[in-house]
Amino acid sequence: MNLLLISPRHHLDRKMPKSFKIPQLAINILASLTPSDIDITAVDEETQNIDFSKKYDLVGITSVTATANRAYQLADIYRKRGSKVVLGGIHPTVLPQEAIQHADAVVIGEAEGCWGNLIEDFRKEKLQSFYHTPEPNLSEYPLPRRDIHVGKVLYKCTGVMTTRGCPFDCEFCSVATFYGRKVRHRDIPSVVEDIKQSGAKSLFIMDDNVTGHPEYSKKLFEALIPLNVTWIGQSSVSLSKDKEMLKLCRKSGCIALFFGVESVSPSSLAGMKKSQKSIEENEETIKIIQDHGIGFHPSFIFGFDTDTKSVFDDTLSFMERNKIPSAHLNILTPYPGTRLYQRFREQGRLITDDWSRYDHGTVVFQPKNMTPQELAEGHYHVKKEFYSFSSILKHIPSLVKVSPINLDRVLYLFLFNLGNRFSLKHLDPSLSWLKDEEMEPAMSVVAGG
Ligand code: B12
Ligand code: SF4
Repeated sequence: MNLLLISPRHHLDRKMPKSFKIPQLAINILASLTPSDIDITAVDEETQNIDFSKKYDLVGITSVTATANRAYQLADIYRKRGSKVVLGGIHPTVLPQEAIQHADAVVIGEAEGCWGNLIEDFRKEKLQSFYHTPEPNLSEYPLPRRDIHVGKVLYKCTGVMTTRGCPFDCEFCSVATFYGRKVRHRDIPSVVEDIKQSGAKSLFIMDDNVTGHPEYSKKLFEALIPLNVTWIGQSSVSLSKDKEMLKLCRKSGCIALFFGVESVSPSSLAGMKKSQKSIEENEETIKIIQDHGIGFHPSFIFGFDTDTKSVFDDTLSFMERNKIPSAHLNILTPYPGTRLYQRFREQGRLITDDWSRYDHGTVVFQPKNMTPQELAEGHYHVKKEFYSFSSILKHIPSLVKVSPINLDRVLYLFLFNLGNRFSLKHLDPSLSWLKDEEMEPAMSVVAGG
């Protein structure tokens, strides 16, 4: 029996630059859960082409919302060729009835706990439509198979996940719906073994908040120290209040952390369940974290109901004032399965049901205090200014400012700057993609879902 695992492309008309890649961990996990007598081929379409001349008994496709159209297209192709197709990942999980139109089975939620049963059912020709094992115990399953390679890239960063679930329920986020609100950790010895077996020296710890559970996080960081790795991850700003954790985090090889600052607007910040409540607090935090040798990489979202057009220049000033050398600059996106999606849908504010546009870089809803075009243009303006070649040159001193200087951090964040610079050519602030008839009813077309 043979199995094809695919991580689909987002845009059919272009490929990601091959400079930087974080392989999809879901593919490594699925491979590890697959019985050893099955022949596995894995393809990450961002870096590799699918060889359509080969036939497969079973095809597993992973999908987020932005890649759902391509996932469905591939699923349709393989089903026509006689393969059985299974869809999984966050989008099929939140919209299983949509996904099953294109698949023989849909895995809702995590693969651990049900992929083995699914394979058995497949062999007996008794595949069911839906499989779901809520909140599996992460320490009961084999380590991800790291020998599954998905294309050559210049700078590979290996993904590791130690914790799933989030106790919060932010309106725009899918994580709590997907992984549940109970926090589940992997055993630290198995995380260490995983990293050792992977042979990786540059890691992305993909947890939503790697410092969210101080007792576990400190033990994890202590265990990482002897491995001599460098890593990046995501954290909340409350890290700045725990000096012991900050020191351990740096000692364990952390070179930079992504922080969901989300907004420089006091009213937008006040509406979120965030640990930081004022922008002044954020400015103080940046200094403390950088002073401990960890790069501060903020993530901003534009388009909250409290945002006005001044948010764009205010964000640029904030980044300049704080000498920020790299940042995620995103448009608010109502992903299906979130409370935000539900609210915008009820308010008739969704303007397209083309999932490939649900990517953080495209306006897919009617904002409150500006037009969709103004939001798209404001976002483009911030990205263009922040990632212009002259700004990138200005970012270099800040990239090397964090002491001790770390070449991995400089290279990673410099590539991130260049990647964002080049991604500008794919942004379309004119919203010309939106068909005229969809624009007409004051952007009130509601997506089905
Ligand atoms: C790390 C991360 C990234 C990294 C790395 C992604 C990568 N290459 O792996 C980067 C920064 C590059 C990134 C990019 C993007 N991301 Co991201 N990312 C994450 C994060 C934090 C972890 C993802 C992860 O790898 N988890 C670990 C793996 C093992 O989990 P998993 O993929 O869900 O797989 C499990 C199950 O879903 C299931 N499963 C998955 N696929 C399949 C397939 C089959 C056949 C089966 C049976 C089961 C199955 O089994 C797996 C094991 O249990 C999540 C948030 C989260 N906590 O999930 C957001 C998240 C997935 N990202 C999100 C988004 C929007 C994006 C982008 C579109 C943003 C952008 N504009 O660039 C891109 C899309 C890239 C892509 N093609 O996937 C959203 C998705 C929301 C949605 N509904 O689509 C999330 C949920 C964040 C959020 N707050 O909402 N992301
Ligand atoms: S944004 Fe962060 S804190 Fe909020 S629900 Fe998502 S993962 Fe949890």
